[in-house]
Amino acid sequence: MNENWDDIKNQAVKWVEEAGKMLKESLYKQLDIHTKSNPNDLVTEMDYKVERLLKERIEKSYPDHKIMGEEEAGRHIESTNGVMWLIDPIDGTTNFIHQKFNFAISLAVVENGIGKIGIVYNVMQDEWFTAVSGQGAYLNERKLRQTQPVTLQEAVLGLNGRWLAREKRADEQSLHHMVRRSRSVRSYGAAAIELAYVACGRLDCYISFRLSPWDYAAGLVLLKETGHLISTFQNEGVPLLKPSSIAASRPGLHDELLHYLYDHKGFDY
Ligand code: 2AM
Ligand code: CA
Repeated sequence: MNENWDDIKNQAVKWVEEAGKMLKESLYKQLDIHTKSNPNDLVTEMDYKVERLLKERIEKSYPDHKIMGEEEAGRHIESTNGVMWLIDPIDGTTNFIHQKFNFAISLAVVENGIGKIGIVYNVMQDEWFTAVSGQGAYLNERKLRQTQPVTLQEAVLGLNGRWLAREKRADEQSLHHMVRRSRSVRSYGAAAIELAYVACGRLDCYISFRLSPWDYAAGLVLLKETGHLISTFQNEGVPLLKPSSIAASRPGLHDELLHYLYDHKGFDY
């Protein structure tokens, strides 16, 4: 296959822009809100509308491509062969409902499991984080710099505060040590935005115990293009067909984070 990823990215940006307008217009109307896996896992009719709009546009232009979306599309997909689009129609749905800012549309294109295009559109800030594999990553028109190593003591960590309250997948003491050793912690409530913030240097890492491929697929392309390290807590590549833990960071920080997140029982602190 010989796709022109740059052209596809430019076209995809137009579709996301259209979807973003729809979201802005919906903000002050009555929203139909439901819960999914738990009472804090929310979805609105706008999540479905945005996913359907993007799916329709993609299908019309690329009938051979696979599409996986958070809400409906691609439940049957079992392999990453060929070209696959991953859609998170609203990343940060809780922010969308409660705060009306800090939510994003995240769209990625991968070919045979390798990220080719990443787009994270922070709708209310009107910030476009985009990357095409091999061509660097951008925040609006500005090309993002390659990242440099950093130590935990100098690092601002991106982390959902909920994980500090109670976490059966990790030793919470270990998380507390990690946070205390760091310079500070930030939490924005939208994984795709937080991964984009790592890519552009606003955060030094982003950690989550459980995300789905549509939450991080676009972020992965941005992060790879800026020289960041990305893995599961077990230091494996993050999967594109099932949920996973994720640690994305500047070099110099990654191994230490993984010690606290996974390997901490053997860590001398
Ligand atoms: P979402 O808004 O698309 O659901 C919140 O810290 C971040 O975690 C958001 O990016 C949110 O994505 C993501 N997330 C993934 N799985 C979640 C779940 N089951 N419940 C709440 N947030 C989830
Ligand atoms: Ca979502």
